[in-house]
Amino acid sequence: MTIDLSEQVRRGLTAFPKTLPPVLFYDEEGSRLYEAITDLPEYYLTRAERSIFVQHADELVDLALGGASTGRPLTVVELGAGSASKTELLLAAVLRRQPTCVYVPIDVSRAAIEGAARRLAVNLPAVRVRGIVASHEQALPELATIEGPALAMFIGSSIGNLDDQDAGRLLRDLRQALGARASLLLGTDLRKSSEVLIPAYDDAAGVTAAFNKNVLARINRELGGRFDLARFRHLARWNEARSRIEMHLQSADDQSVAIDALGLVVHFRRGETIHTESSVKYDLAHVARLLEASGFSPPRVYFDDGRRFAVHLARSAP
Ligand code: AVJ
Repeated sequence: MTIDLSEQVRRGLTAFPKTLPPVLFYDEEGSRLYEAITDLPEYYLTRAERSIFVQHADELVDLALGGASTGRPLTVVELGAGSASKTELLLAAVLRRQPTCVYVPIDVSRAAIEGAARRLAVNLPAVRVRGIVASHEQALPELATIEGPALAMFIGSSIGNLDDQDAGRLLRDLRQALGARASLLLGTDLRKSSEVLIPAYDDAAGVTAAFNKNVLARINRELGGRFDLARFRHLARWNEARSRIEMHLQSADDQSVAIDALGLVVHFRRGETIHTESSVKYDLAHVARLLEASGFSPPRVYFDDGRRFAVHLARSAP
């Protein structure tokens, strides 16, 4: 299970234009670099979302429990859990309503889930962690066994990696897997000036550049790739028509790169790019449309003080 690196790399680098899916960023080194990004002064997303949880965690949990208590405890599921440090704020609020809580983090990185479980064992020992090391698609069928109300968390604007069609499909599948008593807590970054967005994805310290290039380093490490990282440049672009930041790796010159384990040689023209990530920036109508199309009721929406980020709490539509 988890991800088929060889297949994804072969497919992406033989496509035109070239792409690599963002899920490939998150090996151990990439997960570490992403955590470093969340501390950068330019990367406001994590701090903005955290401030929403600090202010509204209790109300969010009450809404997820549905006011009229069924007496059954809430289970918390998280897609792309990562280090789950913001989730701790939510789980602490759950434990103010019930004595224990089952937490189901889903992540392609086993190390990330183990790290989260270790920290929760210390900080919130009443939480029972039942992690699933898998992609979202692989994990969803396992969620059907959850009893009682469930709160699914898809935070950090991770949904922005998906185009609307894939995002709608994932939300619909999630709604289906969790059934009628489910709530969804969805974090989305909001549209704003490209003068704020570009530095958030091209920071002065170069951490995001290292994060982006790590996907090439990973191919070198795991697939016998011969990428010279110095011959690729990190690019962050604002795509206004699709309301998204795009990250690319741009070849500095004409070059051919062998990937030994794939028996593949990839040719690059000078200036050609590998599209490595899209990060969609939303307005509220856009999110409402996605939620409605996938079977959720109109959400309650919470903002940080700067209105840079939004957290939406939606219930399964009847
Ligand atoms: C984890 C997908 C939400 O798109 O902002 C951070 C990843 N990429 N800097 C994002 C990321 C470059 C992040 N997400």
